[in-house]
Amino acid sequence: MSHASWEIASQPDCWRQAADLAATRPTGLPQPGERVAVIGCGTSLFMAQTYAALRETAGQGDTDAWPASEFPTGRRYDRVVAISRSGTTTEILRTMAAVYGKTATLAITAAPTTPVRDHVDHVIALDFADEQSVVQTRFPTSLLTLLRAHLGQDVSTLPAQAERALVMPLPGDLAGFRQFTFLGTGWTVGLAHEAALKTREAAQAWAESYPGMEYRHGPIAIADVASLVWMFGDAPDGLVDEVRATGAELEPSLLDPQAELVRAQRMAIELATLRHLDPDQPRALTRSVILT
Ligand code: F1P
Repeated sequence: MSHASWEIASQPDCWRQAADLAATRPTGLPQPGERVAVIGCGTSLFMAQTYAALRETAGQGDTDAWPASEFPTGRRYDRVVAISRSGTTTEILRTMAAVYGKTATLAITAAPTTPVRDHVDHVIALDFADEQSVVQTRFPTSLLTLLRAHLGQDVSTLPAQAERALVMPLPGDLAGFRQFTFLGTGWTVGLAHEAALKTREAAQAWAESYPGMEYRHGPIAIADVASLVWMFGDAPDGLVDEVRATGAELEPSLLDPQAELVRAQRMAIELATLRHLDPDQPRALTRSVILT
């Protein structure tokens, strides 16, 4: 069994721990009304995007998500939050070093003793969700559980939903798909991007992701009978029929979109297995990107 499979299966327990952590009201998280930037790379960026949409929708204040490498240092924020499992990603360290002391800063990481701690006011440790696999699964979803709880959402049913996601069937005939597209709206756009990244990283498969309404504006042209189109959350009006008309298989959201991501993680690992790939060691990837 791969580390990734084991880590995916441990998510119900990790999400319970994340909810418990949220109940302790850890210091450093954004306060209502603050203007906030959240930065990350790869998976961590997609969680930043997901959280930003959730926070704005909750009416808690302007929230921007930036790739750490593209952070606009000239903009004023009340707080900058870095998401980094490893706490060692170069772009994260450079950006946090640039803003440290000028605004409130927080790092959320699985590795609280790593260099990121030298560039922030507060560190929130999700060490219980750290991972052996290069491919991230339980760290981002545990982080999201923490952040959703902090925004006031009831996360108590999420672990049970993750348990269902671990046993529910995956889309049929995986070997027959040549191309995968993940769609979302609002906060689920980041989840769709993360599902596509998992599919690329673990299985080296052709995977794309878009906001649902954008999919009509060109990308749908690649859909055919060998495509799987997976909707995170509710589909925009008419889109299901338009996708089916291409011959593609449409996978609807059956669970809370965060739990739906667990199903997509499982699919990525199963695809990797079908392709005789090691999902723990994706080609050309390492646990974090450290530039010299
Ligand atoms: C993020 C990252 C991802 C990549 C891979 C390994 O690192 O490099 O960009 O997709 O999953 O981790 P981190 O800053 O969250 O440690």
